[in-house]
Parts: sequence; structure tokens; C-alpha cells
Amino acid sequence: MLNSCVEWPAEDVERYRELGYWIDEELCQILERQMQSNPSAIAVIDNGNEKTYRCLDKEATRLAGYLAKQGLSAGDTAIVQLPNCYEFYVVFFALQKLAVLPVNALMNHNQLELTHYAQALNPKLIIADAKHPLFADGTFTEQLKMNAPQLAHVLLRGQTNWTRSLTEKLYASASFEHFDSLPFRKHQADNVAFFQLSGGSTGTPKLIPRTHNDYYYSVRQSVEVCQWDEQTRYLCALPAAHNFPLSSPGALGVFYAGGTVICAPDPSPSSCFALIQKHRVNWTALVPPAVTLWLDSQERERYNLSTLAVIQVGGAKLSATLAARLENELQVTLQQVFGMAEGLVNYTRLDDDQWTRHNTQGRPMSEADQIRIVDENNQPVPDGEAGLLTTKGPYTFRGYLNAELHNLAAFTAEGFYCSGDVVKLSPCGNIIVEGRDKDQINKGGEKVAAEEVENQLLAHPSVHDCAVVAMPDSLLGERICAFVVAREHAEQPLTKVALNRFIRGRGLADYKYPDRFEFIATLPKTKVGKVDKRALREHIANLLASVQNV
Ligand code: AMP
Ligand code: DBH
Repeated sequence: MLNSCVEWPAEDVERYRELGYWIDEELCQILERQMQSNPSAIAVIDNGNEKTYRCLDKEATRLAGYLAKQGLSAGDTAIVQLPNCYEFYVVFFALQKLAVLPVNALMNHNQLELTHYAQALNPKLIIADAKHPLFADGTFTEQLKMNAPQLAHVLLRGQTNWTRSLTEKLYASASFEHFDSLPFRKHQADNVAFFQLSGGSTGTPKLIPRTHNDYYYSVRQSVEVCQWDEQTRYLCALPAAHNFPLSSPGALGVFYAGGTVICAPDPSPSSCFALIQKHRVNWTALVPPAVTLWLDSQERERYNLSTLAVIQVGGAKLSATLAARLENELQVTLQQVFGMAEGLVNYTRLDDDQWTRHNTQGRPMSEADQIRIVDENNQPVPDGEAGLLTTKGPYTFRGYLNAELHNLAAFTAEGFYCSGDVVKLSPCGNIIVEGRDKDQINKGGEKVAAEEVENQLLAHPSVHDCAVVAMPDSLLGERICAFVVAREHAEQPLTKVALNRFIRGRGLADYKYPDRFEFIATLPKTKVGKVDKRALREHIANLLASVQNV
């Protein structure tokens, strides 16, 4: 399995080492360094419980020891699906210590997504949350075993009577005290540490192998750009597994700097404001729709949010209007973050002028990031003009897992990753995201591959054809619109309710359901016979605008 991960070419590896980007340390060392130098500092606050670096390291070591005893070892894979909580980090570091490679699924991932990860990784282990409906009983894991014959261990966080409880494993410490000093097999920093999730634009979600060396560098460099230290008190409100709150600089950045992560269940004002006040949070990361909710919230007046110094915003384009409101009304510095789980992360710098902070999505965090803005023939566009963003560097991956064909299209011959973003450079050289040339809907930071939704709709016996596109939305930026052509002699008339019930039954994550269906006779085609999605996007945008104007 691991052999199918694309490696960096030898000459790049040598250069990245020589220049100090790759330091041959493993991700578990982020925690172990603090364990040595700062053991009594608070690493994580979850639900009022304060956990020191010593505690986090000890519990990660114990869990690793327990898993080792169960037969897990370096190179095995795992699926982890946990909410924003202390255990997420215990599990992350436990698996890193053991060199077991997880994919960290999002909590809103459902049967289809988890089944796909199981097929891709053939995991031996699942660690999930007992509150997730899929794990209410053993039915789903039995089903998963058909796709993952190696699956032998399921640990659930919380109470359950059908399987081992992760919480027990973490807290019944007496029973595995003896694992505290288990000698773990050391592995190599060039190896894959875990798989990150891509928002994707194809029928099946793609996994992104991230190595210790490349990810560790992205965390260190992010900490440098953001100037984090032991005083950093970071509210993790976006899903902990997402690349942004994990590594830009995110929780791993906090741990590297010796600060404190405060776990919030979600980014809503009612979840976050009290935590900010209580724990004197000074940094957080949001997606644009959460910014709108924060600014429009009545609750803002009831809390003292004055400790907040910087709010990072990324995942989807932030409007200049919202950017200005954020800084004025919350009295914070805005940092725009334009990143991708595949690698490249751009930040506006804390001392950038106001125009740059409000109107650009930042610039690459590393001098080693190579950026080329090109046309569809991979030729550089003239300075200042919009084109496709392609990039290569010491923390941008070189290929999706098991996706040889797709990789041919996703990379240029020179190994630049084609992000699918249409960007231009501002006069000062910062990136401005203009749009997208990938078949994806960005629902306020949640990416949905159109093809994945189309495949589910096409499985319905009464659907003859369909096309899924983005439609404008004032809160989320975009929502999902499905254009559906019914079969001529369909047994039942197609409705939104029936189609949504159908895809729910197939186990697609909720956030991927179309928000609107348009039933039409035929799909418009381009001259070369492809579905004309541009025409469909224009059609639905005009329709919505005309309704609003009435
Ligand atoms: P993913 O590959 O799923 O990690 O998603 C990364 C994509 O999210 C980027 O390629 C962009 O399309 C989008 N994105 C992330 N941050 C921003 C931002 N600040 N502004 C606009 N688009 C963004
Ligand atoms: O959207 C993203 O994937 C993203 C946004 C900001 C990201 O991966 C990141 C920062 O690291």
C-alpha cells in the first residue's frame, strides 16, 4: 500500500534537507519536545478539564502501548473519526508514536466516506465516537470488514456495550501503567505519517499522503509566520482533523510552540464566546460563514472577547466587506489563510497593510514554495493576470494515494500540483483568489466534489441524467444545486424529498446533499458535447437574482 505513495525526487529531498526544511524529526517529537522542556504547561483544555503536556504524552504513550499489545505496528493503517476533544490529540500522537497511519475523517462523514477510506487503506483499527449514529451498534463495522478484511480493533470514545471504550483505555491507567516505557520502534521521517483528506473534484474522495518531514516543516514555518509562543491560547473551533486547525499553525503549531489548545465543539457564537472569555483565548481560525455569524450575533455584547488578538479566516474566499467589519467590530487583526490539505499555505502577514489584509489571501509561507500561474496550456500568464495556480515545494505532496491516472492530470510534467484555483497576484505580490477551475462546490469552506453527488443521484432508477453546480448564497458563499433530467417513463415523479431520502439511504454525508433541485428536460451541452456547467451556474444564479428582485 505504502509503495503506491509518490515520493519526492531525490534531488529535491537532498535540497530540502540541506536547506533545513526537512529536519528528520517525526511528528510525535512535537509533543515529546514539550514533554521534556515544558511538562507542566497546559496543552489542551477540553470541557473545563486542563491537560498538561506530561499528561498528553503519557496518555498517548499508554494508548500506543495498548495498541502495540493488540498487535498493531508500524505501517498499519487506521480510520479515526473523533469530534473536537482532548482524545483527538491523544489518539493522534499515540498513532504517531507507533507509526500507525491514520486518516482522520470528519465527524460529518458518513457510511459512504468511511467505506471508501476503508477500501483505500484496509485499516486494522477504527477509533470513533460512540455518539456517532454509525457506531450505535456493531452493524456498520461488520459491514466495513467486508471492505477491510484486516479490521480487527474498534475503540469507541464514550459508553458502549458492544466494543472496547477508548475512554476506558485512556483513564483506567492502572491497568496499563506498564506500557509507559515501552520501547517503540523508531521509524523514518521520510515516511508517510498520516493521510489528509482532499475536498476533491472526482467521484471518490482522494487521500493525501503527508510525511513527517513535510508536515513538520509546514507546522514549524506556520508558527514562525504567526509568531506563536507559550502565550498562544488557540481556540480550535473548526473540525480538529481539518488541515487548517491542525497545522496552519493549528493545534500542532500550538504544541510546537508550547501554548494551549482550547477545544470548542463547533464555531458557533454560542459555543465559542463563553470559552474565549473563560480561557482568555487570543487566536482562533474561522471559515467565512462563521465570521458572519460572529458579527451578527446578539450574544457578542454579553462576553468579554477583548483577549482575541488575531482571527484567521480561510477555507473559502472572504469578502473585503466582511474583512473590514471583522477588524473594526471585533478589534482584532485579521489573517487570511489560503491553504490546501495537499500542501501550500498562504498567509497575510500580521504587519501587512490594511488593504492587503482585507483584499488578498496572503502569500506563500515559505521562500521554498514555488508558484506558477499558468493558462490551460501550462504557459505562464502575464504579470497581474488571472490564471491557474500551480505549485511545488517542501511541504506540497507529489501524488494522491493509489491514483495514478488522476495524478497525471493533477500535476504538470515538472511536478507542480494544479490546485484548480484561479488566482492573480496583487501589485505587492500577494495572491488574490478569483475563482475556481475544478468541478467542486465550496460551501463556506466545506468542499463537495460535484461528481460524487452526481454519482449518487444517477443511481436513482428514475434519474436519467444530472449535473451538480454551485449556486450563490449570501451566508455560505455557495450552495449546491442539482439539475436533474428524469427518465421518460419514471415510475414516480421525482421530488427533492424523494431524492434526498434516496441519497441519505445510500449513506452520503449530509453536507453534500443538494440544497436545491431543478428538474429540466435536457442538460445543455458545450460544442464538444460536455455538459455546459457554466450555463447551468449562470441559469441558477439569474433565477435566484430574479426572485430576489421581485
Ligand atoms: P482542500 O484541497 O480540500 O484542502 O481545499 C483547498 C481549497 O480550498 C483551495 O484549493 C481553495 O480552492 C479553497 N480555499 C482554501 N482557503 C481559501 C481562501 N482563503 N480563499 C479562497 N479559497 C480558499
Ligand atoms: O481549505 C483548506 O483546505 C485550508 C484552508 C486554510 C487548509 O488546508 C489550510 C489552511 O491549511
